[in-house]
Amino acid sequence: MSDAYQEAAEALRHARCAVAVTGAGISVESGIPDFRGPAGIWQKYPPEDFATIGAFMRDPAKVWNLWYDLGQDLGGRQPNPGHRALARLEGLGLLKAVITQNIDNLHQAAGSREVIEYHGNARRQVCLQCGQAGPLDLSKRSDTAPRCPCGGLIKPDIVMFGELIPPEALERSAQWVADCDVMLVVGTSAQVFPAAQLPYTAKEAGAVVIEANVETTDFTRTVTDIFLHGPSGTTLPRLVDAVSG
Ligand code: CNA
Repeated sequence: MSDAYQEAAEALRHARCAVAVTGAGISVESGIPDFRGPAGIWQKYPPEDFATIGAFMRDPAKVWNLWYDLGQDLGGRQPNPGHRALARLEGLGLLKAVITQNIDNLHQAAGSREVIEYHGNARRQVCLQCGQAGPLDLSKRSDTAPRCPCGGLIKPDIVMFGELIPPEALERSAQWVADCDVMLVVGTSAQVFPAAQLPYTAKEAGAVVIEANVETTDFTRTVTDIFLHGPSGTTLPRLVDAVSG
């Protein structure tokens, strides 16, 4: 076992409060491409034309095409060993919460219980006029943008660029970040704010930052103390072995 795993295991064992921040990378091994990679959705749908709330208000039917394609990416996916490793760490009492930018529900499916969805969830929809929320099935494609009985536009409950982070997610994650002395940062590119701020805030407050990614990021160059290099479906189970061994 290399030193990085021993060090990370040691940090987790001695942590008063460890939390994880996850991004699209943890779900890549479940078959869901991240947005920025070569198979990512930004290749077909440039974010400035499809991922802002302004773009949605200008042409909702056009943006629903992206949601339906995303629904195909997300449909039928199962948690992978990376998701399960985080659930296991929570079960062992070594991880208090997962703050995820993902919208795919896979942490919950893996058994994680304290999951904060920073960018919403693709299984829910919300009416922009009356606020009514409900389940969403993205497999039922339509040519027109769905409307609520109140006449308002319906949107998947996914945070778009230009929208606020849901206040409850913001508050709960701020609390966990303030409380944590170890932060595990998994599969996120450090590009999307304010989520990308969380490791910086934790570090400023004295937390040890453990990062797991297939490549280095801005976090690696600034706040990361321990870097676990490789796919999280391999590195996180290895970390669990190190911590429980
Ligand atoms: P991103 O910007 O696409 O970055 C992904 C990161 O994951 C990169 O740093 C990669 O190097 C890394 N990575 C890729 N594969 C692996 C792997 N196997 N193991 C570990 N790391 C890996 O994604 P972010 O999450 O940083 O960006 C935030 C956006 C992307 C959020 O708004 C998400 O909603 C959105 N997103 C979510 C999903 C999902 O729910 N599964 C999928 C795609 C995008």
